[in-house]
Amino acid sequence: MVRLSGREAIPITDRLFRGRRQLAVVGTHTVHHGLIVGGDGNAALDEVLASVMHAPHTYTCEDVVEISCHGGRMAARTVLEALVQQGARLAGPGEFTRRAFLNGRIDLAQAEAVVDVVRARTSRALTVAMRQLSGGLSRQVQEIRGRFLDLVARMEATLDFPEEEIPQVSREVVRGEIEQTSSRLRRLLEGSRIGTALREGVSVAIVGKPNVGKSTLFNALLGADRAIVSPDPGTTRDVLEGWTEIEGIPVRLIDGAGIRSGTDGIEREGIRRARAVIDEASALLVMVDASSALTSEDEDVIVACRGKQVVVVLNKCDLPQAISRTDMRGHPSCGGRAILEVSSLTGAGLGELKSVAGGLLADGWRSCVDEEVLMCNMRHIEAVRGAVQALERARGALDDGYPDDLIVADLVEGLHRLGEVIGEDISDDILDRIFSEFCIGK
Ligand SMILES: Nc1nc2c(ncn2[C@@H]2O[C@H](COP(=O)(O)OP(=O)(O)O)[C@@H](O)[C@H]2O)c(=O)[nH]1
Ligand SMILES: [Mg+2]
Repeated sequence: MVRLSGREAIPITDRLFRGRRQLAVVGTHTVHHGLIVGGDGNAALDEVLASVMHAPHTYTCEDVVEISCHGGRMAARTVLEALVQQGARLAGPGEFTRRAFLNGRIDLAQAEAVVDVVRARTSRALTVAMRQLSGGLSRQVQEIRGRFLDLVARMEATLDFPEEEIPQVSREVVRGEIEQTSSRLRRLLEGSRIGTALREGVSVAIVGKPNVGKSTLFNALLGADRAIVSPDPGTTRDVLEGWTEIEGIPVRLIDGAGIRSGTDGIEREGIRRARAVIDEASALLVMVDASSALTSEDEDVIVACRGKQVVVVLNKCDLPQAISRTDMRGHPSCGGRAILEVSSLTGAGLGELKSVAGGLLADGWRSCVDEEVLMCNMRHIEAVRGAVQALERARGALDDGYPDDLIVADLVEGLHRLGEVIGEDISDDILDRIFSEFCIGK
């Protein structure tokens, strides 16, 4: 599809469009069949459907024409070039959405959600992005900001017109408002952990000594033969990754090299990377081979994963078992951890593994995902954090008995930070940076 926006959108299209009627005279939100011809007026470039939409009820709030061409690169590109020759200009990244923002149809948080909708990796991530696009987050921020604006206005009135005898806002009222606002903002920040996980995904690494079946599990969870599986220990020397979905959370699954000591140079480098993976991953699937006794290499891995979110996976349960769940439970480093028996080869137990791992990742997810707005964008999170800090300073000033004007200064700072989320007083530089993340045509 080729999309034109702006006052010239319809006239420019009309110069090349040959249909039953000129687009200049058709009604808004109507679709018309015709040909797009070259600039000389003869050669038909493509047979198209042109949708005409008049301002202001359009994506950009401007006149918009959308030309549906035949699929494939050439048809659309030829039509695009012909339109550019007639005076249209190529859009910058995200320019349509930027115009929608500048023309006041959506605020900045909504504009940013467009990228998240396009990039959503799972249906849950899409739900969160759609909620933000339809203004869920914006409404919350507006509401919090509105109350605050009101308080600041009342405080400023008594500062600016002391002789007018405007009743002073009591310090108790100010404190109450600050506390209430802080706690609402903190709740938003709490949800952002899950929101970010949904937007960016989380990394889950499979770790264990060589030959326990890590690559087999990696392939099984990805549903693809990505990693080479072999009975020779030390086959996987590099770190492999692939995207999958666990309980609606996009997961970057990592298959590290087996961890063991005293091996050749290349494998050693692989092992070094595997250790780095342990540090970085959000959660670990620590795998041992249940068909043979635990070794000191297994111990090393388990110890290396201390302090991380871990599921202990007893693999190869299709074979006669040498280690059971009960044995593992008694292990000093496994206390309190989920221990599962699976067979990566037959697929037994993998469903349960997914749901346990999902529970670990989503920790607290179910209680809040459905009703609350989840912040997922770092820029918003930083702004809300900044607002909370400003409120904390204001409360400190209040507690220490500072005069009202100092407290108001902190509150104004908090308001300003909140305004950043929805794009109040935002500079062109910041807009450029935000919209540069968009693809062209959005
Ligand atoms: N019986 C059985 N064999 C398995 C299972 N998982 C992996 N294997 C075998 O164990 C060997 C090592 O597997 P691999 O995935 O390469 O282990 P890695 O070194 O930990 O990546 C291969 O021969 C696999 O076929 C399992 O659940 N049951
Ligand atoms: Mg492997």
